Amino acid sequence: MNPVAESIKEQIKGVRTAFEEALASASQTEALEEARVRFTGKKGELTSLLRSLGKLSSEERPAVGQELNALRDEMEQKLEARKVQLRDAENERLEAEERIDVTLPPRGRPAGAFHPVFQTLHELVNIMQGLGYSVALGPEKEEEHYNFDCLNMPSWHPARDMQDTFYFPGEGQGGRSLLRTHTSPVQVRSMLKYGAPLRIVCPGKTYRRDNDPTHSPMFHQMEGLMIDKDVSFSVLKGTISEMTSAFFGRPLKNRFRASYFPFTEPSMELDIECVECSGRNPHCRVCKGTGWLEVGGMGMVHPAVIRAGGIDPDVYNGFAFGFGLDRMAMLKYGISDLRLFFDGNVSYFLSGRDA
Ligand code: 2NM
Repeated sequence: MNPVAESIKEQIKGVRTAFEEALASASQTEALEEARVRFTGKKGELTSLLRSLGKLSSEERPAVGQELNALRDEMEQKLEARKVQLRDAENERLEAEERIDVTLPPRGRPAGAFHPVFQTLHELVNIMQGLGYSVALGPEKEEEHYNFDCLNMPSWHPARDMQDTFYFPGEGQGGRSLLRTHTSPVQVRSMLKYGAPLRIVCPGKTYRRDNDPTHSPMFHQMEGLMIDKDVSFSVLKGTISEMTSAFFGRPLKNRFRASYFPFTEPSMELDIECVECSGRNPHCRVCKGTGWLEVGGMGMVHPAVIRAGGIDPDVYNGFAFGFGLDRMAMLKYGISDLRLFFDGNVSYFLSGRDA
C-alpha cells in the first residue's frame, strides 16, 4: 500500500475515534448538532477525507471510498439514535420537573371565587330575604304566554319583535318557545302557584338580541314582586332605598323618574347618586357628569297582570321592580367593561379594581 493510502486509512481511524468520543460526550442536543457539523457537514472531517480520494490510484480508490461511505452511514445512524436518546431524556426530565400534584392543597390566595355577577346576585338576594322575600326560580326557555301575554304585552308590542327576542324554531302549545327576555314570567308562574299574599325575588339569566360594548345577549336580572292588600307606592320606594343602600354599604340619594312599562302603572325608573363622584365631578367617567346612575325600573303591578296571575285585582294590589345585576356588579366593583364578565381570563378579577 502506498503512503498516501496508508495515511488516509490512519486518518479514517482517527476520525472514527474522535467521532465516538464526541458522540459519547454530547449530553445536550446543541453539542450533538456541533458534532454533526464537525464530522458529516459540508466542511466536515469526513467530507475532506472523501475529497482526498482523488490522490489515490484507481485500484485503491473503491475500497477506501466504500469504507468512507460506510462510515458516513454509520455516523448518521449513530447521530440520529443519540438524538432520540437525548430528546427522550430531556422529556423525562421536564415531565418530572413540571409534574403538578393535583392532590396538594392550594397555596397563597384562594384557588376559587364567585363570579362578580353571582356575588352581586347573592348579596341582593340576602338583603331581600332580610326584608321577608323568598326566592323563586323558573325556566330560561319560556313560552310566549308567560313571557309576554300574561305581562300585558299583546302581540303588536314592539318588545315582541324578532330583533329583541330569541325564538326557538317551530310552534309550542302556548304559542312559540323563546329564551326569556326578563325574569317576570317567573313571577307570573309564582302568582299562579302560590296565590296572594306574595313576596318574592326572581334572580337569573335573561336573553335579548343585543350585542355591543354595553349589552350582552345573555345578562342577569333580579326582579321583585310584592302582592298584598293596600300596598302603597311609598312602601315600594322605601323597599328600593333600603335595598340600594344595603347593597352599596351607605345611604345613597334616590331619584324616581316617571317612566313606562306595559306591566306596571304607574311606572318609575330609579336613579341613584353616582357611586364614584356623588355628583361632584363634571367629568366623571361613571355618571358622565350627570351625577346620577340609572339602576332599575319599577311600578305598581298592572291589574291585568295580577288577573293573569290568578289573583283578584279588586282585592289585591302590589308592586314589582327589576334590576340589572351586571350593571350593579360593575358599579359596586368598579368594572368599566361589561365584556370582561363573559371573558375566560380570570386574572383581571383576581388582581382587584379596574385601572
Ligand atoms: C321591571 C320594571 C317594572 C316587573 C313586573 C313584574 C310582574 F311580573 F310582576 F309583573 N315583574 N317585574 C317589572 C316592573 C320589572 O324591570 C325593569
